[in-house]
Amino acid sequence: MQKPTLLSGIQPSGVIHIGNYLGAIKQWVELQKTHHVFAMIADLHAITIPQEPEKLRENTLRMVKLLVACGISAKGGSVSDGNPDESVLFVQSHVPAHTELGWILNTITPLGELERMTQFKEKQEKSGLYAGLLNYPTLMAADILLYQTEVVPVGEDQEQHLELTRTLANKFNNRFGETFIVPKALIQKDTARIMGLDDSSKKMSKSATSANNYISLLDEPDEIRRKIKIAVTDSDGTVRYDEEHKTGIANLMRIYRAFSDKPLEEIENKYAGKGYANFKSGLADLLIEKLEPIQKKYEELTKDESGIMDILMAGAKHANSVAESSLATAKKNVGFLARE
Ligand code: ATP
Ligand code: LTN
Repeated sequence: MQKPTLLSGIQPSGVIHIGNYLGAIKQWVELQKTHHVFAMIADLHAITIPQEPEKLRENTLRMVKLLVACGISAKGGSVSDGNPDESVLFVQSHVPAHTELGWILNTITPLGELERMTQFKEKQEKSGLYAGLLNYPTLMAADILLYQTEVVPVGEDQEQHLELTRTLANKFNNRFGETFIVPKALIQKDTARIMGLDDSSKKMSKSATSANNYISLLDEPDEIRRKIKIAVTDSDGTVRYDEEHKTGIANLMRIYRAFSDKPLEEIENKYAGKGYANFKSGLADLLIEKLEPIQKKYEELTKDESGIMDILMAGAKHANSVAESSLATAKKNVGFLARE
């Protein structure tokens, strides 16, 4: 039986923080057994915010290594032969069909839908009003629809974009005939929104002004201890889960739960009467232990980078063949004259 298709994307910022990992990437890795996984590095999306060209190239390669270190199993060569157990790891700009379908989808997207997107409103305040930033969600819809994707594992911040993708898929299908599968977002409730360590009212974010906001998967043990130590808490002093009144501690407890697979109650019991310093030190130990294998793998890949481009070229070849076929159908259905 054919596995259902899963696609998700991450921007090439050179950092994966534990919010990205728990909210999205961990699911990509776990679902590789049961799904045909497309893991995409969203460089076309990244340039909606100004990027330094050399840094963008560097960060794209770093992101490939990070994803492989997290457990995305893609190998250069065999994936292009259609090995069903391997994921397709590719760079968005290597597949021109994304921009082409993105354009077509723009023509059926009401401006108001784009203007009301929370991410657009937030980012536009920081970086100014650019057409690319406004059209970010139609490109994202194209990313997903081109692969006839059924499942899209993402953090909560992407829910609105997924809703628009579903609306556009239905609209296109109704107007031009069945063309696209209507995808579903997969949002892991417990880890959908990991909050910033220095501000538990906002999501953990790699574009935060301070690196104290997040734990990167590549942070050294001392750095992890330091950041956890200064993470915001409250003056109550008891390790108790209260989402409403103890947002800092609740966030740290959710991180603890996700990395230890222990229920919140067990964490409360373990640290009952012991105070925050003790809990924080336990959490730092846990993070150091769980991130170590990822860091080791990343180091190995950095020592020998020879396979990285092979993975990307095989990924691009596979992704292009799937995307081109969907795009050809979409163009035919829209009424474009076929090229002889
Ligand atoms: P930025 O905050 O700078 O926009 P980002 O940290 O959201 O960047 P992306 O590459 O945009 O990074 O996101 C990759 C994936 O990680 C997406 O599925 C997104 O929903 C998820 N994600 C991002 N931040 C969090 C978070 N704090 N908690 C859970 N999931 C998150
Ligand atoms: N916008 C996403 C990244 C992204 C994505 C996608 C996620 C680009 N294209 C397609 C899922 C499916 C973000 O994480 N900020």
